[in-house]
Amino acid sequence: MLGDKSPQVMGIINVTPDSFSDGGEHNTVSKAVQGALNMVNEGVHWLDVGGESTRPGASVVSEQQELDRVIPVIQALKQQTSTPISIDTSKAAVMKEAVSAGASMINDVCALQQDGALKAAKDCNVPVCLMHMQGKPQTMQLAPSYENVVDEVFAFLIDRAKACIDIGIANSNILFDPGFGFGKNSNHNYHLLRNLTIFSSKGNKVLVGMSRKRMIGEVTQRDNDNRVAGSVAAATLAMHCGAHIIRVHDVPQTMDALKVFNAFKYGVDNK
Ligand code: PT1
Repeated sequence: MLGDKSPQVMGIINVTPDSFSDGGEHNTVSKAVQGALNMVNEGVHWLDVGGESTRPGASVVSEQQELDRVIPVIQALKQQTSTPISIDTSKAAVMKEAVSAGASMINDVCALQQDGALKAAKDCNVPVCLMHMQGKPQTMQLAPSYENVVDEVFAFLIDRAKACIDIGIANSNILFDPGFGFGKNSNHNYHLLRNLTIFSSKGNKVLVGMSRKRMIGEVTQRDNDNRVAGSVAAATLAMHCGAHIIRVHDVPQTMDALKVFNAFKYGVDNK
């Protein structure tokens, strides 16, 4: 069936206060839930809920703050939709609480390297996405450097998968993400995209996130709010290069691209 082969779209739900917030979390939480339900209406396959920004230069948040943001959102979404929820976190306690509240995937940009994360993920017994990052969000874009970016990123992911398998996580529950924009310049990013198939060569599903990132802004010369078309183009290329899950801000536009991609790849079913 097409559903088994078709790429899936994951909508980004940032539970981080915007500049208009008064510092309380209530407004932030209700806006996030509303945004997620709009994506569900557009047919999104996954909702990725995160309470800590990891974009270049972002600051860290405490465990309690992250819990206060993401748990109410996951609880509210569980009541209102059956669309599966992924938790975007690197903290063991947040993984555990989020999965207890109903999240069914862990998305960790630190690839389970933080204290207790490997054990927490194993105990949660849900799929985990391992992502590659060179450095830390605060400084990772200062001087990204590789001999061979594809080989180095893949070797890191294989190494982290081995740590997962050693603790008892099945390889079929391990997804790989090359980590676009995480300690990589645009040439590194496009080189990884061009070589994406290597990341599924050990049987892992591949998740990618390029939506509205600098790799889109740099080549289109557009600011953050005007990167939708470039992002959809990158998403479509990722589908063509074998990505299984595409993490995006702009769900309706990416769903259209997915329909065009599926028609291109599998033909149109005229009943
Ligand atoms: C990602 C990702 C993520 N990206 C996964 N999770 C972010 N699995 C958060 C820029 O260059 O790609 N995969 N969670 C957001 N991080 C960034 C990084 C945002 C770089 C923007 C940039 O502009």
